[in-house]
Amino acid sequence: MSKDFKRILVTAALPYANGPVHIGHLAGCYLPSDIYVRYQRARNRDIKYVCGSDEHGVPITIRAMKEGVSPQEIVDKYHAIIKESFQQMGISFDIYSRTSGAVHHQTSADFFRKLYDKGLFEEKESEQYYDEKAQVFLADRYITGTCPVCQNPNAYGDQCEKCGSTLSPEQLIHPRSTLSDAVPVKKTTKHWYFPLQDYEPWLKEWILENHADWKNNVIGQCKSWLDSGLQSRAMTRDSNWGVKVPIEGAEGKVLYVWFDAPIGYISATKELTAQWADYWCSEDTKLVHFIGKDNIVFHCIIFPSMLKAHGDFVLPDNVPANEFLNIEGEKVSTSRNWAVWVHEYIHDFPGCEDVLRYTLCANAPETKDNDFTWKDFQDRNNNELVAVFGNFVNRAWVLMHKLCGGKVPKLHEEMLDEADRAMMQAFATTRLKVEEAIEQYRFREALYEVIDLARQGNRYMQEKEPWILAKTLAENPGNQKGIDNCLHICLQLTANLAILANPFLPFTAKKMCYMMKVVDKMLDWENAGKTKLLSVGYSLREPQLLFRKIEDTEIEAQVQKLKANAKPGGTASPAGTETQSGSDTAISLPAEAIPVKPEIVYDDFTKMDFRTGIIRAAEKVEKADKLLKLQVDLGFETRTIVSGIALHYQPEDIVGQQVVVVVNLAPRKMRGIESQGMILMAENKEGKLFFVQPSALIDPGSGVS
Ligand code: B3M
Ligand code: ZN
Repeated sequence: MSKDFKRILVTAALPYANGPVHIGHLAGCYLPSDIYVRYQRARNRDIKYVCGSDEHGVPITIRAMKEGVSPQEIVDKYHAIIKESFQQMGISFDIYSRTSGAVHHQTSADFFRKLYDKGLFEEKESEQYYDEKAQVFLADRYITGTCPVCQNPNAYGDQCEKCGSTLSPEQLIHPRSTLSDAVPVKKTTKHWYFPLQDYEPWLKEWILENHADWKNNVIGQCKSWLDSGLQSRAMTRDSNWGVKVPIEGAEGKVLYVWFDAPIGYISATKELTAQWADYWCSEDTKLVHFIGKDNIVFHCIIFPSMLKAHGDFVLPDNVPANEFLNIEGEKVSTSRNWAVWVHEYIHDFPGCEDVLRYTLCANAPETKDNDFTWKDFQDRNNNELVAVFGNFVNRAWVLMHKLCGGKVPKLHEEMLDEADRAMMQAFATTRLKVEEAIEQYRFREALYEVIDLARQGNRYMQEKEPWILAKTLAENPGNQKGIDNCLHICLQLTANLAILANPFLPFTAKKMCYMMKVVDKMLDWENAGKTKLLSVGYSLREPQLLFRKIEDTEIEAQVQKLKANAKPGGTASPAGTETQSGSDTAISLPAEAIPVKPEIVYDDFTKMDFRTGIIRAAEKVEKADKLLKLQVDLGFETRTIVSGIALHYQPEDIVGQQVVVVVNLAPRKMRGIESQGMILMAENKEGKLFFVQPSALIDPGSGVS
């Protein structure tokens, strides 16, 4: 798989400029990408690191409307806050741009135009919900009403957060607009669709065969999208905020935010360097997209298909997506204010940027969702950074000043023993382990190795006990050699730790360089593993405090603050509706832990009549992209059932499927069709629906209880 690349281009997802960033964002993609980039820079690789604010899309216009200001004012405000937070946390972008800029508008309009000129879009008219009061078309998310499944009065047009059902706006009872409370009406509108299905065979080969090395969570999501079949997707929207659709007859229309946002990576590179094309238009660029899991489909399926269609640009070599970070056991929810905001952290813990970087990396949601707790933050700081890393460096420094006159002591080769050699050997072994892990995007593991080296340093010092040797120095002057050797090795180890920790803890590495009186150049990766970094006789500064202890009171205060500021709001957001950003994704992933519904008694249960059935025919319901009309054979009769599974199954694929049906549910009209029952479906983590079935084929009409 490993190919020789001449240069690397790293992108981190563009955060929506409709709110500040929280630690879930950092853990999701900014911190891992920064670690990767700092490491590659230390290797002197030709690398560029681009990002910027995503300033278009529905969440921003909605926010502006609600606050009674212009979208521009919203994005100006948050762009500045976000940019500053990143900079303060040491996220070292080469450029942090924004998609409202002129270069981006031009670049994305040109991109669209090229696909348009190639005749790659389908032009389609459709009916969409429109809010006549607010005069805007409504995304599904902005329509609420009563859930047909659980009667929750505040279900959304795409999903009910109470029972987790995937919905379409037409299924809501008493739908209304969240903007004006008006009853939404249908209105015809024209849009340009990109036929993703045309790229399916290519995507299958490109991802599943050529990039089988991508992370499991990424491949898993790609597979489930590819398995359920891709469909044309509208790449334009009715709005006046965004990149104007650059063709005639498209007044009042802008590019879909997920069309223009990833092109922002190209625009940002253009703004960064006149050599931008070297990075984007050359096969020997390694393009890596760091993102959170809610962005996988856009970066692995939609954007690559766009790039492929365009033809001039390189495709990603990898898309290392992280899962989500929960906080104190609950999903991050910006609307409930259940979040730890980065700018607030920086304010509350000045000088502790590396502590947050450390905790978020040590506990990164690399393979599954993970939990951030303030207690764990404190423990990691006090037990690892302070007690292991900081303690080792501090002891080495204090002893060197006390026992070696503040200078790097000599190494007496003739006296080296097994423990000394093993300790020095560990520098190089650790370097290799860290290197390999970072190259494979396994940052937790890499960081663990760094701390483990410091731990080995502590053990080594403990075993050598130079302070004991010092006690009997008068009687045994030969002890000085033992002291020298131990401290010489500990100092060289400190230099190695600075290099190895630098990608993760850049502020700390800088302080260490100051103590060692060396320039940043010493942090070059090629120096890692060397045992002669600090020259004998070189005088070193007084120790600096690398990490301070974090007290219980500080932690309690944070937990209190989190709880006090959280707005009540029923259940936590299901993953996916909260994009760890705000969303115009039109993709709903179910909650990992769907709240259990209120208790019912046995009689309630026995009122329901479940039967097995077999789907005999299936067809799409016109103008309802989520609905299929099914003929289900129940043995005693065949019924018409309308089911919201069209995004998951092709009609022809499900004929013959065995299903379980609720047969005594009052019939309901959907799109003018009377649905005479409901089919039971199970929904997995990715939001994919599966039929609930008996474990063997049995007669239709059989009872289920
Ligand atoms: N603005 C943020 C998100 O969904 C979205 C990313 C764009 S990346 C091109 O997390
Ligand atoms: Zn519901």
